[in-house]
Amino acid sequence: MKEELIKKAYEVAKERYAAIGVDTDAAIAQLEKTPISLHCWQTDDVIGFERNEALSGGIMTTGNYPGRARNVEEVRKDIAFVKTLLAGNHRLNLHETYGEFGNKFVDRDQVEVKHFQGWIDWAKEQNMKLDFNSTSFSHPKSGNLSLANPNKEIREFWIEHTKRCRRIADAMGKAQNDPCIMNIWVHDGSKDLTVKRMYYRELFAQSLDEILAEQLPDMKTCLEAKLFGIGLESYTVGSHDFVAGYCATRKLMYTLDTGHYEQTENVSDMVASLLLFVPELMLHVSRPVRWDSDHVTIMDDQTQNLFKEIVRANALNRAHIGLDYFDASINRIGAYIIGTRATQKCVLQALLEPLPTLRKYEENEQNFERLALLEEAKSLPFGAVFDYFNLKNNVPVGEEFIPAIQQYEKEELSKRV
Ligand code: RNT
Ligand code: ZN
Repeated sequence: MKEELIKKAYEVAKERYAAIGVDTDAAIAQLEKTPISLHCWQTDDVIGFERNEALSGGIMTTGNYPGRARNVEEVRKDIAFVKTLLAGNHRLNLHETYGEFGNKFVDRDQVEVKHFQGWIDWAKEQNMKLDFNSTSFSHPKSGNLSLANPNKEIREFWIEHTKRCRRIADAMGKAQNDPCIMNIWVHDGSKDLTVKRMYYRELFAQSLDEILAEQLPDMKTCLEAKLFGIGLESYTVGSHDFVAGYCATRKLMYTLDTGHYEQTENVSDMVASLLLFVPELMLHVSRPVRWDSDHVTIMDDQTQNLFKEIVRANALNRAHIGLDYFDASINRIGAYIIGTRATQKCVLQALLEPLPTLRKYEENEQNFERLALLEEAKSLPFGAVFDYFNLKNNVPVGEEFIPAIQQYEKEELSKRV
């Protein structure tokens, strides 16, 4: 019965969209082949398996909802379950601190591919591709400065770490026959005023140049910009201007995290500037509330505009989509599904935009018509298309995923005490 209704609603929606020149089947097909990189760190509040300590280094989770994943088996179990509730085939994004280190302590400058062989094998079984991140936070040598540290020994420790991470990413890419994307984000900055702004940035650029000198064909590196970190409010070495300049001159992928800008800033507008000068974008889709709070992604204006700008720039093939939030105050699996589905909704909305007509209006200076169609497009039966996309892919439609997650909570998460 419900299935029939969803199909019927889709047929109507399809006709409505066709009338304004939009092919809903094509939009669905495109959405199906648009992977989202699921950030492993939502399962366990960014703790990882290295030292089982709370997060430090400019970022923070809040909340203590029960059910956090405590080991690699639980992270895998959670991700495998998450997959069953999502249409499309998604990737998994790991941090270095999620390696399998056995009973040994493996410091960051000692990490090797073998510590991720289990992940590589598991991902293959799951038909998931991996992405990767070096990890310079939550470590005694993190302090306020890592790759930009004036102390040569500390700086070299982090350079070595990041070089090793790139080689691990390369091995992942080789194994999956598709480049593994490795993000570099360092928290480097200063709580209070500094009079050496340029000096730290010079060091950071030198460290990055040394790290990136090694050619690794099966991975791609990206660099994440940031506004500020907690406890590092006055200065960020890897600011937007630094990262934009660095990525543009080195032809490197820029990581755009939607939480990393001033709260009133129009983040989506950056797409059509950055893509003129950097080869690709890595997106960390997140939701800032008053600060870079990493709330669960929802279908808000900011996220909708972001994907509209990417589709308008014809750049879905130059933008890699990943999530980056960590909410420890609600069911963590629920947080994945809400955020991933919201992201998919925003991509779909963008794909359903009547772009040729809007552009024709603009060329003809028919500005009333352009604004009218932009407004009308908002209330077209988009939900019917999204429902059908989920039905077609045999995953829960609409709010049906709520009981599935409640069940998982009862059977699995509630037992983690
Ligand atoms: C921090 C950055 C970074 C991290 C993850 C854990 O502000 O957004 O991407 O969230 O690497
Ligand atoms: Zn991020």
